[in-house]
Amino acid sequence: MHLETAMQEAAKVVNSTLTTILPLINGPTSRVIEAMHYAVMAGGKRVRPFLVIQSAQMFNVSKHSALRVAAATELVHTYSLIHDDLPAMDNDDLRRNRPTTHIKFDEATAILAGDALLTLAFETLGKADTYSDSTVRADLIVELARAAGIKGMVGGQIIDLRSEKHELNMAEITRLQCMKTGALMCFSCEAGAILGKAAPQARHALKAYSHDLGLAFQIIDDILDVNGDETAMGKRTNKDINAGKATFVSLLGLDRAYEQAFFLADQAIQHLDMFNEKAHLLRELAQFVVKRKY
Ligand code: GRG
Repeated sequence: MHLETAMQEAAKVVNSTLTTILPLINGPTSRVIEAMHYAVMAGGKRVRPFLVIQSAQMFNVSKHSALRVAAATELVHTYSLIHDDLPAMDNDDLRRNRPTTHIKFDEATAILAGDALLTLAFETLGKADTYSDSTVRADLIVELARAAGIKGMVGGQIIDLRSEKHELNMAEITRLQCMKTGALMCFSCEAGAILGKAAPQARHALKAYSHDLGLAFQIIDDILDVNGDETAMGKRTNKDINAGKATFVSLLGLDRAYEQAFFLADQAIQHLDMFNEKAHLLRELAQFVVKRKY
């Protein structure tokens, strides 16, 4: 199967799973629940769930387990987008081609919707319906908490916010992006290995793949911020320049940034050598990530 079809099919089943996990919109909390649905069901590439599904199929994990973990990664990703868009952070009004959650609703509702999505992700991982073996569930919870927390997304976000006042060098930007964008991608790949009780060598290979993939993804994100099309991307561009932030593009220039992203994608693919044909969509994904226009 080709990558595009596989990603579309994965997005459909992930969306169905998300619908079963999200609370129904009713009762006194319905405004926040509505905001949760609004943000989650707004489209998006569903790259992180795709990574979970693809890594899990390599170890013959049940589709049901893989989909619930895939949905959990999208819940955390969407929470991070809602909070990232808030006036106190990136202050964005457009996301996935729609008004951001705090614009559509209000700031308090957006903050609470983000909080509720984050906590719902952990509730999902903790339930026996996701996976029968509680040690596997605990491993998933610990690894997702690490990816989302101070050594991952939250840590990357605060370093990023502070970088508006203090210009970062290449090593510092690489570190921040590995935390902010890379950590959840690493979790998404590792999740399949955790669910499949894979050998350490396989888990390590997937981590190495996702490390390079995440960085390549972020470099392209920086490039698209400069030369991307707002409608295709569904979000505002030129944010980094306007905020005076150092990025891979400001440090390397466009051509070298592209070169570096392609180098990382090739390197990511090489980490998959031990997986033969089963990893072919992960290989294609690495190529998609650097060729994408959105
Ligand atoms: C406020 C406690 C607290 C934490 C903040 C906001 C945050 C944690 C972390 C920021 C994480 C973040 C927004 C990273 C940017 C990653 C990125 C490149 C997002 C865009 O991902 P795509 O292109 O988006 O996969 P779609 O819409 O396709 O899902």
